[in-house]
Amino acid sequence: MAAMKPAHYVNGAFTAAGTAFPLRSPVDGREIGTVPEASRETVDEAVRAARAAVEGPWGRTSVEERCAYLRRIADGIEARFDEFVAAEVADTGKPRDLAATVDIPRAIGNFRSYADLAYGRPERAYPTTVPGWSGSGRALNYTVRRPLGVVAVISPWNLPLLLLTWKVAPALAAGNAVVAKPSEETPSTATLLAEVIDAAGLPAGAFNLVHGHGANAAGEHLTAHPGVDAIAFTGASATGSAIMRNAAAHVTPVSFELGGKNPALVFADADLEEAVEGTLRSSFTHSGQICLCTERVYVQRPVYDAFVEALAERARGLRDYGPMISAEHRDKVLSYYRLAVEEGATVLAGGGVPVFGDARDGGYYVEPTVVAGLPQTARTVREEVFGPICHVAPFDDEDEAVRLANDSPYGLAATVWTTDLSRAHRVAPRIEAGIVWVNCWNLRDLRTPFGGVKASGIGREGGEYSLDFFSEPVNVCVKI
Ligand code: NAD
Ligand code: 6OD
Repeated sequence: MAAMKPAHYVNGAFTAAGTAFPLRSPVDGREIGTVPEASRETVDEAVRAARAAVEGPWGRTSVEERCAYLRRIADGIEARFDEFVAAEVADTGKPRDLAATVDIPRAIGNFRSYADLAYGRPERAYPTTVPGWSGSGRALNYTVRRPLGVVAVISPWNLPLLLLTWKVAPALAAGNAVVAKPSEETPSTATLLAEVIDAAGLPAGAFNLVHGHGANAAGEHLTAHPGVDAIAFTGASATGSAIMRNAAAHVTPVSFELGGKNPALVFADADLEEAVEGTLRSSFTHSGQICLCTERVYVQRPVYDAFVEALAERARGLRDYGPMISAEHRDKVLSYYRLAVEEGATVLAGGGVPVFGDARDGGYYVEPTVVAGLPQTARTVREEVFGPICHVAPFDDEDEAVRLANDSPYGLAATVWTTDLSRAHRVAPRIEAGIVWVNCWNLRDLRTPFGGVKASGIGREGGEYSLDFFSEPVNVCVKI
């Protein structure tokens, strides 16, 4: 593959302004390209271009026109599907199959589904009667939604295009201009997206892209910028706090999708085979680098031994998995593998670094790992690792299962494995999480609310929830 050359896209033009930093392949550590770091001036230029777009041709587009643009963008990604897949694989090291069946199709789906949703969205009207009024004594209240203006979108490296477009599509559909900053680790598909948007003919400044790091760099320049009207961020909870501190200065609204320490509850009445396979998938897909991945597994005592043995055996058998995103992240994950042992865990699978005997030995791989035997208070059980590790523990009854699931600073997603339908409906709403999957995991319908409680986020995105965040209701009252 040719060297990756990510570029900023500001006011309808590509530029590689700024000091370049290297982009490394997580598969073997090789340098595969360079990325320009956006300066404060470049970020400022992008925000000004976005403002001009909102006040100019982009601000005058109808929802029908914007939805047509969104469909053109979806078609444009589809037309360059293989290029997008290759770029996502190069940046992240994830298995090609994952990028080709999840990341890129979902990015296309994000644009198409928000085109459908925004186009078909009804507005509300309230016929009002005011007794004692002169004249008709009636009025018509109706509510329209106007865009917020300039929206900053900051995204992480794990599902780079999926998570970027998850926010860009509804923000544009609602009529905002966007300044996006993808993760410094994964700039390539964002650059391809800018090319597709350019070819789709959106007015200059409607979509802008700046590359660079977060703290004290492009990300912070953007989220602290007084010209930004809203911030949609996906990433770590600690970063969310830092962004919120800056946002507070201008009372800028935020939508945050943050970290998780997601529990799985396996009841004794579960289909055990399905629960084992499901937990294998929920813990180890993309090597655990999905915010929805399970890191805490609670199993009802009668099936505990059988479940744990089967899960550990299958984890040991996993072969086709990708690396951690960076050497730094690999070191963090390995530090948790060591911490688990220091805290007294029994390692049932993995726990180390695989040896492949090829170029991948220079990459950032860690073994899929299952540990057990830790108390609820252990750091391994409380802190998000964001790697392929889960801790398994037993429980006795439903109340204890719910208590253990909720005993966490996070509250993003949970899975419940049971064949008892009444139990499923009883347990699911008691779990402190934004999303509860029963006998499945990561089954997505893009119209549903997505987000977390506690340290896992602020607000909900998805379907009308995103369109609500990216717009402001204005009530108009007309006296009849
Ligand atoms: P991160 O928070 O380090 O970085 C995310 C983005 O924020 C990057 O673009 C980064 O450059 C930028 N950033 C970092 N510091 C910043 C600052 N001070 N100001 C402005 N921008 C800043 O997260 P990551 O390591 O890229 O991703 C992993 C984390 O993201 C995990 O905690 C994971 O759970 C979370 N995540 C959550 C969801 C969700 O939907 N809830 C989805 C994916 C990832
Ligand atoms: O599926 C989605 O819409 C979504 N936001 C997934 C987030 C995954 C976290 O890594």
